[in-house]
Amino acid sequence: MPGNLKSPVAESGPEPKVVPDGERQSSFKRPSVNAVYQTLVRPLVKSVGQRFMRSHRPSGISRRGMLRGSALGAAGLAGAASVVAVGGRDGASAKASANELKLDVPGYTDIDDFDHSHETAGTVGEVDTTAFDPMVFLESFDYGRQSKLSDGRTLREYEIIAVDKDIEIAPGVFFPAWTYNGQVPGPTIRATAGDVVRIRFNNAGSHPHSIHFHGIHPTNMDGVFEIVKPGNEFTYEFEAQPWGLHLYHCHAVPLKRHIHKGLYGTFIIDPPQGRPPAREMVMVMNGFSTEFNGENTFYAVNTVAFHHVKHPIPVRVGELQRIYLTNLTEFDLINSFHLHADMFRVYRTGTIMDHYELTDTVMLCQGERHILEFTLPAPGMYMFHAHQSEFAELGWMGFFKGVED
Ligand SMILES: [Cu+2]
Repeated sequence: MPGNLKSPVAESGPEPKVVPDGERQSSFKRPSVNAVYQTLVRPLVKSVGQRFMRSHRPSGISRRGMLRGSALGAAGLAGAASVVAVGGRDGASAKASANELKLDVPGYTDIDDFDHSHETAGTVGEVDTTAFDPMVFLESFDYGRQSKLSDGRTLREYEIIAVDKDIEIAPGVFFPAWTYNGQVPGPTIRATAGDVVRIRFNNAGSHPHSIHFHGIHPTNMDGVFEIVKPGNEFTYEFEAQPWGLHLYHCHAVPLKRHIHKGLYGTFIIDPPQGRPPAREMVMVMNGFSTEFNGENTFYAVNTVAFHHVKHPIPVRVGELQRIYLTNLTEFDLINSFHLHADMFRVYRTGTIMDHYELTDTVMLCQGERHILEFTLPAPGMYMFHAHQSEFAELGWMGFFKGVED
């Protein structure tokens, strides 16, 4: 059901307990912060958070703040299967909640005393992966239909159709997307430098669209001047140059709307000599504003929030891993990738191979993309996430699970 994030929650939490005066005066002992939090604040914030969702949003507190503030009671934000943005509670909303209910806890004068839930971020439930499986997408490359041209070059032909489609971005949370081939991100198009790429683009969506490729090509194949109206089609054809990591996206205006709605994908051009053998993955950093107010409520790599927290990516210890990392996040100026307990090599735009930077954190503007390479030294769980903590707590995090053969 689209838009069910906005559905209010019917269930209400328990009423806050009040400590009787008598008890307070006799042998008062300051309870632990955690005990107070668990018995008083947790149910209270749940109850108030839900009440706020039903009635109003306090001034100065954003939807994102509310999501985090009410995460404790999250079970029901989106109905049966719901969003739980646990762990990043918003101090402002917690404070407002407590003040409204006139919280009276002996030994505490400020709600900030409890404002640390220390829980792990995540969602409740599972998305339906029959429609789009991030684990499959991660290692899917579309090499097109191949044939030889008379001049000896390889021709790769692709069909891309723009369609409107509701996609599941977190369990039970659907986003009314505009897609290439019914998925967000669109297929990862892959060719070798010097190949001829021919993409027949059909617009079966409700708005005018195009495909703008990054890289080198004739200007009349740039996807800027040839906007394709619904029901029409256009064929892009150019030689794949230069080798490196590129991307594609719709270039109809307003651009930020067409990109945010989901019209983007990765475009890999391999060097003719290839790259060293490696296990390869595609990660598209993206975000979704479920309120369409220019503020993302969910972040992810490859669309589904927290997916690789629940489904860690298996990695063989000692095997070279190569990530094609692109940033198509709209509304936020930058995004980033951070790996725990190891370091990776960064090849900027993938257009060089003879030098790299060794780091554990890399920052990308929208449209930037880098190739990352690393090898896990030992078994274990290696976290990766945006190093904007807020993005991580709203979905952009995951794990590599290092395993021995
Ligand atoms: Cu478009």
